[in-house]
Amino acid sequence: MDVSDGAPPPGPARPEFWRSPLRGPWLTAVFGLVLLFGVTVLFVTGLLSYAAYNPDLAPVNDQTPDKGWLGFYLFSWPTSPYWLYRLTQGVHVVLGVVLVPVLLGKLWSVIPKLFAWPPIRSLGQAIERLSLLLLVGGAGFEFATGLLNVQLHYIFPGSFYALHFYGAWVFIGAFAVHVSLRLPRAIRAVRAGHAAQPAAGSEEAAGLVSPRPAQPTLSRRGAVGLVGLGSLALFAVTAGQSVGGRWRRTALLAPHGGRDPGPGPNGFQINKTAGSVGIRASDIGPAWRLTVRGAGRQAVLTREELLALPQHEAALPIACVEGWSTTDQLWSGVRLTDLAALVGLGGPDGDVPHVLVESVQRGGPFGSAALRDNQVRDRRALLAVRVNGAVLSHDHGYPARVIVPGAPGVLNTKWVTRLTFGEPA
Ligand SMILES: Nc1nc2c(c(=O)[nH]1)N[C@H]1C(S)=C(S)[C@@H](COP(=O)(O)O)O[C@H]1N2
Ligand SMILES: [Mo]
Repeated sequence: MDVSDGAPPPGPARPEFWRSPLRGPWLTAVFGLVLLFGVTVLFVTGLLSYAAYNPDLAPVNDQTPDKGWLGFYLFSWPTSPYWLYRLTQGVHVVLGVVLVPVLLGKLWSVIPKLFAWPPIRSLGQAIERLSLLLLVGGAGFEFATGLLNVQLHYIFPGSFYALHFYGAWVFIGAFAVHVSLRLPRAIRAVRAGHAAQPAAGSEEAAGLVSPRPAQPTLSRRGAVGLVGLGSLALFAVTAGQSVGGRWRRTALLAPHGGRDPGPGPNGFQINKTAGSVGIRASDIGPAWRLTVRGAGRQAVLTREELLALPQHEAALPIACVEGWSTTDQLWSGVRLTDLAALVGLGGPDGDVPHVLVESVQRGGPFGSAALRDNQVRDRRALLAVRVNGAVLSHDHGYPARVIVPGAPGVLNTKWVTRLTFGEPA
């Protein structure tokens, strides 16, 4: 085979190999602009999700060692509005799922460029292709790790955070470069309209237009409509898990769709059951104690002593990183500030420090979590012993579990046995 004259070898490297009449700047630009909006929202809600974990209260919460300056934006996650994480993470996960057909459509629309001949024409073009590798690879990686985590229920315990977080920064860097290079052309293409197909090989065709187009079986607008229908269908079978309540039944694609939490006051979504994380009856039976530590003091309470403390109510949802959430449940239990007061912390105008919450659970990444001072101070932050008027079920964290307004579900530790105020590490 002689390629010395620069002619591409037979196959996909030849422009005439690609025959769809749909491919062209308009189609690519429409998908691209949807992704520009969507990926921006995904990135922002993703960063928020990370901030919501209190990752600087290392090492219990932070699963991302050496995040270094990538954590520059971290701030203290507020407790109001109490549905904040339910909203940001619901948007993050539902949008991530809904954008999959758009991403596939976009990749399909530019696939001839993957085989562009010669593969490397100049240094500038080589750098651009490398950035595209990061762009496409980064997108694939972020969507794949996100979907796997949501669908297969934390298949990367711990390391998911690190993978998805670093991946996001690589991806968004390549994305920013790509947008700055292509946005003007994309806007021109959309302005020109769906019917304006530039001549194959022309500058404006950008290597996307087939020089030998087949007969169309679908219009370009029809192709966009089809992808839109795909997104809509995905929305219809996932959004219900973020809305919760009776809408949950519509979430056919939700990971726990088949698992029925049963009826009654405890009949709402369960993440990990007591059995699945090895909680033994003896750990949460009559021998169970709550130890409260801080300021060099310690108090040990039986369940009866905990129930004898002032009980307060708060209507709060559980909102998981996986994108599902419950509607508001009515929790009741002891305020975290009242527990801090047991060891002499807080009081009318004293400072309440952060707290390390530990469960009876052995091993696994979710058996403990640190809460920030603003979360401890919130009057709705409880060590709950009851929900919707009934004693907590074993699967919802009996005998006591944390519930904090606005926070990710993973900070709402179940089967709590120890609270250490002021020492997160
Ligand atoms: N000890 C312990 N607490 C835990 C977990 C866990 O695995 N172990 N899972 C957390 C996560 S990720 C979520 S979303 C909530 C779910 O609470 P629920 O099962 O009562 O709905 O519990 C949190 N508390
Ligand atoms: Mo969760």
